[in-house]
Amino acid sequence: MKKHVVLYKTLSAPLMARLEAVAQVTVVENPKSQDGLAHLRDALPEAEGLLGASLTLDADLLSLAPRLQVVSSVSVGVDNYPIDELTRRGILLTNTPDVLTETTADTGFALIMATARRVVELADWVRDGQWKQNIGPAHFGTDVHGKTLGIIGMGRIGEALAQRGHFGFGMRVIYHSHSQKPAVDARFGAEYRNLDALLQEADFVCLTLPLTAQTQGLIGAEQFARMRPETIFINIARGKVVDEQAMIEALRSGQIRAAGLDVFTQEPLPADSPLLTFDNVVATPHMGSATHETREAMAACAVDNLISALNGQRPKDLVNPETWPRG
Ligand code: 8YV
Repeated sequence: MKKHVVLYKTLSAPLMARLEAVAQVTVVENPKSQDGLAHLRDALPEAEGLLGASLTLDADLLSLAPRLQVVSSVSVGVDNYPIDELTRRGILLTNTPDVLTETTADTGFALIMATARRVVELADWVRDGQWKQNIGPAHFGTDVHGKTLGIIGMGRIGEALAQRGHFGFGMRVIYHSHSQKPAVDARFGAEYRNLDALLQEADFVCLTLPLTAQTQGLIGAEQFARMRPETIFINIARGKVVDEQAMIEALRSGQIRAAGLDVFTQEPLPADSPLLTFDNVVATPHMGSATHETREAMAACAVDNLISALNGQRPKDLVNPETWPRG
């Protein structure tokens, strides 16, 4: 008897075929819309497996899914899942931690380059027909090579960012994380710093840590005040790690030079956000892992995790191992 799976993220035809070979699949379109959410709520009572991303799976939705055995997230971040509640109910949660590392680190460096060299601002200036003569200091950016790259959160993505900075741009790498990582120090000539020291020393402050109860609001007014007017702030982690109003004030007062942001407290970022009024802010639409290759690899990983779990095998990327073996 095929298990019942509810998808709230579309899959490519090959992946859909793989899943439909072993499961009865219901596809819910646009789960954040009123109709999509109503469809999801109607489908949950029969669901034994869920696959999707970017949706907060709250206790209310979970209460509608008494048969649920596994939630397979197409993401590395799992802050939008009630992990303790899933574990209490013996529901496996899986994610896609490895396949997106390099692509997301590339996005981080794209924001470093775009903010330091004012790429978006100056490209728009050219497009607007403003380029009438050789540019001067008013349009100069700042160097990236040889500067100090400060990474907050030295996990897979943090390490990939350090690799790019050290080997690609000759940057000095400093980092703050749960603990010092001797392998990182050795590989990148990196140095561990406490948070305050990193904020004062880094030319680029980059967030690559997960959103947890401990990291929510980690970067607020006090932390921005420790940065220098030359500092560029990069966030490819989660918007809620930052006090967004404090960041707006830091930009408004010139406390920091610029910001490159791929994640926000509210997503999509409202068109009237004050962040979009600053020429020295590069804002991108949570595109960290958003390449054709990587999103397909993430979805394939999520399908593998889901099928393993439904077949009674331990999934490769189990977020809550306390649920294994299943009771
Ligand atoms: C995903 C992300 O694009 O993996 C994550 O945690 O934030 C992004 O890579 C997003 O979750 C949608 O899948």
